[in-house]
Amino acid sequence: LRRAELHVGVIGAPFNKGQRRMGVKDGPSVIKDTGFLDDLRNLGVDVTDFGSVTLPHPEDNEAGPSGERWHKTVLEYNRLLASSVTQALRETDLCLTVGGDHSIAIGTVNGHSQVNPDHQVVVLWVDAHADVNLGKTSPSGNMHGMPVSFHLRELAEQVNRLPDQWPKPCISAQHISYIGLRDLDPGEVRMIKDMGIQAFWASDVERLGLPAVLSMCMEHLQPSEKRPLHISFDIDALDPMEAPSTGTPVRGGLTLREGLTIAETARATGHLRAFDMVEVNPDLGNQNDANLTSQAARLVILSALAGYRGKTQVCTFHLNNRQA
Ligand code: NNH
Ligand code: MN
Ligand code: MN
Ligand code: MN
Repeated sequence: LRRAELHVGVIGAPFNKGQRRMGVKDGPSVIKDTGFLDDLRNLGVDVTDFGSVTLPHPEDNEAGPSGERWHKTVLEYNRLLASSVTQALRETDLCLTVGGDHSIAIGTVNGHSQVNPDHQVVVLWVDAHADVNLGKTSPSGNMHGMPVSFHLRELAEQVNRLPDQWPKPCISAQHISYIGLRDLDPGEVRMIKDMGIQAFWASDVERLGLPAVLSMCMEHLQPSEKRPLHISFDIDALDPMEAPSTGTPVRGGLTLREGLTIAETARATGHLRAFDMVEVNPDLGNQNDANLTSQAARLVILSALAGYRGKTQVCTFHLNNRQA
């Protein structure tokens, strides 16, 4: 029996209370329907499916102190998700979480950070949006626009947590980089500037080229054994022509090819430990739009976890593996 080079744990996070378009709950099932789990296995990856995380007792819509919509439900869901991510990472090399809206990254990054207290998780946030709103800076009240704020030590005093103070901050401003930004709220722009967070807008990718941007990100984040890399990939980072079925599409985004290059580069560090794929909403647009979007998600996942570079090279990979 060939020993797999990578053992991946997969968690479904069919959660939609971080925003108001309910179909994002079906993200995990339509992405799974692309057959990506079998693709991963065919590419030589050892896969354990940990199933889906759901809240046993959905709460009422209890808003947070600053009007955060579904505050208690979002945080209680993420507390559960975090413990699943921690568990998956104790049993496997890499945890893939498939959402759901981006509020699930409250749980994934927290859960990742709990695996080893001596390790410092570093995060690459690939998104059209910065998702660093506080309740008081959010124009929408939607918590999918807030997950980063929960993790930053610099914002510790300004975030509204659960009564027992969950989730505790687990990263500092220098431990996160953004790629793909193009639609930020005024408070977010101010916070990113004040905290000195490394941020590459879509226009920076255009100006500098993606390879240079990625080198600067990796130079800055320094992923290593003790600095495991977490990628939180919002499908809306891609241009709506490539991934139309998402709740808050913004034109002028990354190409699918650029998304795959980000994923391949992260994998090549050898220190990618967690990957979130979020905001695929098959209810939005027609069937073709939904297929384009779930296929884009599948390809980004295969690139990050199995070094998929396109059909020809998948065949090469198989041949090499058989010879070995
Ligand atoms: N910044 C807006 C908000 O906080 C939009 C967030 N929407 C996202 N984020 N899709 O990735 O409501
Ligand atoms: Mn194993
Ligand atoms: Mn997002
Ligand atoms: Mn987004």
